[in-house]
Amino acid sequence: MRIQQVELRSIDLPYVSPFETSGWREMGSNAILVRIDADGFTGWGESPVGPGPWYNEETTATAMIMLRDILAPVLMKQDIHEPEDVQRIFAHVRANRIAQSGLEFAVWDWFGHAQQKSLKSMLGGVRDTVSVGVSVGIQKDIDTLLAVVGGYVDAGYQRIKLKIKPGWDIEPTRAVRNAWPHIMLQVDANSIYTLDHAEHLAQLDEFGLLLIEQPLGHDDIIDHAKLQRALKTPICLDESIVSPEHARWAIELRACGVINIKPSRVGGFAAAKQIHDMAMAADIPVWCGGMLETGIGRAANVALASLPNFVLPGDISANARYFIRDIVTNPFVLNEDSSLTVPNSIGSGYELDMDYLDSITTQKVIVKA
Ligand code: NPG
Repeated sequence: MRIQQVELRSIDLPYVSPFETSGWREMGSNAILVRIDADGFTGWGESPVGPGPWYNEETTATAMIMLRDILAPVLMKQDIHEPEDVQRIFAHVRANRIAQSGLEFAVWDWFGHAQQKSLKSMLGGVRDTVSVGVSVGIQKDIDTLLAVVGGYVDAGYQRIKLKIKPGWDIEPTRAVRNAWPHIMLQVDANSIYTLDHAEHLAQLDEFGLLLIEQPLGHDDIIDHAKLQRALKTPICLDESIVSPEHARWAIELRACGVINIKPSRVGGFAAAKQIHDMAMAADIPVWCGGMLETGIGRAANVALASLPNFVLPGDISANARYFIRDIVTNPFVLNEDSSLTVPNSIGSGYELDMDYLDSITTQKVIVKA
């Protein structure tokens, strides 16, 4: 097929509550949604970018320019025979992977609709449900944190991830561990520490955490390998693993015991699957990260998390944890066992609420072949 038209939308979709990490604070999603049309079928994708380059180098503005001026025009000049072709066509594009992933997802979705297949079956998913947790942002004090975590535990989440930073790490983690001695618990630093903090971070070992996510530099692998030798808790890399090559380097250097796979961070599903397969061969468990995706990106993450080596709970909470109102009419709802059900319907399985999507669209750009 050849894509005839690409539609790009930036959105402003409010969260239920602000989300704060060691490096930034967000009030809502400013993702770019990507729609492709070809041969009477449609595919949707999402590039979960935000206003500033705080997670990686990309922003809503840079992703819009990349998609409009480079990625969509390049892709529309090529015949696409299978979704994996997108990775080959973009092989010479440097970085800008979240922007690339929006188009790549849309192509997978298009093939799902054209070939009447579910995304789960196209990706090789093996699970009917995927186990999930919730990521808890930095709070103003420990009492508030305990109340917020308590709300999620009462809602049925069996795995909690705490955002940490210097001054908000050991004590909040201790407080949550004391309050819920048996809950699956992990922490995420979003690259705020240095190797000088090794002894400080080793204090986290006593809390029986599943993992410590991305303590050091966003592009570091070497220092993480050194830090891993000083910690009992497995390090999980997120920001540092931007491609299958980076995963190979991290595995060879023993820089981590776990890998967080976010398909958007690595440019799409083809790269995500390659990292999944490589980690499985090396006996490294993976889990599916999240970037507060709308219902479009969330459904994609749920399908990916049904692959066999996704053995730890994902940052894929039910839609209601994120948005006052999401852009889909059939949101995921948390099952009693802290899982979400993987759709078997065609494509990713969501129904878009077009009127609401129109009302939260801040910019719409059409690129024609
Ligand atoms: O449940 O989608 C979710 C949020 C999980 O903490 C989460 N995401 O650093 O992993 C992260 C963080 C993130 C949010 C990263 C937005 C990038 C953008």
